[in-house]
Amino acid sequence: MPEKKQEALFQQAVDGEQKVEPRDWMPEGYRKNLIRQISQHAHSEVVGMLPEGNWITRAPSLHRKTILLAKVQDEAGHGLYLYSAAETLGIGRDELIDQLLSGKAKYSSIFNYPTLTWADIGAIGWLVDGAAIINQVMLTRTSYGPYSRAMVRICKEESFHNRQGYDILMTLSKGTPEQKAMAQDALDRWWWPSLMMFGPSDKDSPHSAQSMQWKIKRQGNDELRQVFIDRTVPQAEFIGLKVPDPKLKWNEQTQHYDWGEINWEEFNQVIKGNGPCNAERMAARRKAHDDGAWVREAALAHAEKKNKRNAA
Ligand code: FAQ
Repeated sequence: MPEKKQEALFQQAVDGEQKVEPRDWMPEGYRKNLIRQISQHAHSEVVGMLPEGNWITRAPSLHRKTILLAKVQDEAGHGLYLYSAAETLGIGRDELIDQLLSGKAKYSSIFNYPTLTWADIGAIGWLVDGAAIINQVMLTRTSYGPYSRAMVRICKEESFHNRQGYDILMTLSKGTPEQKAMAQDALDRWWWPSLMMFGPSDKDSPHSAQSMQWKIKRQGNDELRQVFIDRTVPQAEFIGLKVPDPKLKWNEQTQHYDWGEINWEEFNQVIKGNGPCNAERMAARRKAHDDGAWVREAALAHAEKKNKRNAA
């Protein structure tokens, strides 16, 4: 069948809300775009373990420590589902990891900021997982079957993460003046980077139009960012914290919050590798990869032995 005809049939199936499955015909651009997005998402989950992992040994109680340990393990699991989903598109795990370690593939800008206090762990759960959920609930309806199914499970776990983060900040906000100040300081530092997680404004987003046509993305970056703001501002008010945006104001007419300007120069610098922790995060990932070489070799040797036994 001519390629143009195949593309038209593909678009028709997508428009009719049929899920695309790994063995289905798909345009090369669709495959490439999905590998890019899913693998960057996987890398974000794995690099995202680092800022929180930083506080496992310093959690303020055994109870908080066990919750944080479980959360960080969940993020590893999310990374694994997502690498598996990317692999169904015909790329190997080694190549995906090489792309991260060589700096070719991006990961979310948010994980290049430091976790300076315990309140930052609350801010990550509340704001970072909160932003991730809004984006990922949309992705449960993405057109690629394996990605959409991975998202359903991931979103359930992210909701738990989101609540535990809010609970940390609520507890600190009801605590001593120093604890409340620590919670406010965390919100001050994490608010704007959390808004940047949704990506550039739609007009500056090179992938959005095509991704929307293929229903990889179902809503634009700006729309999702607004959903996050509308949902999160009342939560901040409820625990007595102030969102660090002097232009933030409820707009009766639009029934949304009006808000200030994102510092896009900061965003661009962070995704170019010049954020506060980019070098540290990549060094930690490279070390973990090198330290894990013997595990990969042992697993491979075990698999080869098993294959030989089965073939005999
Ligand atoms: N950071 O044309 P667009 C989590 C890049 S998971 C870095 O708008 P697109 C869980 C973009 O890749 C968080 N780079 O691109 C957790 C592209 O560059 P490229 C991750 C960014 O793909 C919680 C260029 O800018 N979530 O947090 C960012 O259509 C707590 C142009 O952008 C996902 O990955 C950014 N913020 O839309 C874990 C969700 N934004 O590839 C641990 C899936 C944009 O051409 C602890 N991804 N860029 O070199 C998506 O939904 C989309 O990829 C967007 C970007 C919405 C992120």
